[in-house]
Amino acid sequence: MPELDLKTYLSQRVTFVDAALERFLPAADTRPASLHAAMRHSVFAGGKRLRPILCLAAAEACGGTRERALFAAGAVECLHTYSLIHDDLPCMDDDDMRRGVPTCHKVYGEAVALLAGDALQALAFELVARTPVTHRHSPADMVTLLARTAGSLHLVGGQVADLEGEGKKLPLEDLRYIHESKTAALLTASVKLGGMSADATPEQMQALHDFGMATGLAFQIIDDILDVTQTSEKLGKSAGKDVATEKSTYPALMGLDASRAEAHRLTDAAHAALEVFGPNGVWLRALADYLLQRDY
Ligand code: GRG
Repeated sequence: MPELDLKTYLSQRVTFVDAALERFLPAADTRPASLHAAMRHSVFAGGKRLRPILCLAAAEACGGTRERALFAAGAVECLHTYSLIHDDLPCMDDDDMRRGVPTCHKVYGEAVALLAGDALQALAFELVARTPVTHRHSPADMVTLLARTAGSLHLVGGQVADLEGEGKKLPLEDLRYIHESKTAALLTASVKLGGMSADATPEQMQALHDFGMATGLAFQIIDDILDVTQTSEKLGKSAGKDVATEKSTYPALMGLDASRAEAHRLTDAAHAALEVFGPNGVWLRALADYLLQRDY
């Protein structure tokens, strides 16, 4: 097996995904230009593209191709970006900066930003429905998975629980529910949609589910750790906001060392889930490690 060069792999995948998103999104001067410029502002603001990259890697782990997974990869990035735009709105987190640039509503105003998020969510469903049919998974199955992920049982539900828990010291079980709903659910859907585009077997789908949930929760725990160990400015958020606010986080509830140990335990669980893929799971494994190693 060639030595892994994750940096090159990531940068090639970002280029591949960005080229697809460039085609998938209407041009910035398409009428109404303000809306399409706002959608593009947030989509091309410099995100890491973790979800589409995981989607492509899962497709390849299942013996498929990245070309067949491309619509699903675009879909998860559009859904993710919609959630970020809405999360940043004044009625939610009221953030000024995202991905190192001013948030969508700061540049285009609240109404257009809200609608840019809506339009990106709609585009996500259009894209996933355009995935070529496979033997085991229909586009309707993929749309259903994305809808469940986006809806009241996961992303939106997690956001409501998060808003309702603000300023309170939540029990760990509630914090875990929020992290699983807001973060792990979309990472899991990303790998499962990649698998579906590659005609994944039931055993492979279960492995991708287990991998996604473990990696997603580990990713969010690391994010909590970074909130504590790095300045919020470096994370591209309003300076001082998170450090000043009382927040339920893994480090706050169980301490830094136990949080790190939990992230490692989850990463081990993610690795174990990949055994079914043999050598084809090598990039998913490397990506899980990358998520954990963000904690420098
Ligand atoms: C439906 C409004 C609404 C919200 C759903 C997903 C979500 C809940 C809110 C988004 C904000 C947030 C802090 C989510 C947690 C997941 C997370 C760490 C997102 C950041 O993901 P990265 O690091 O970001 O992959 P980039 O910018 O690189 O894509």
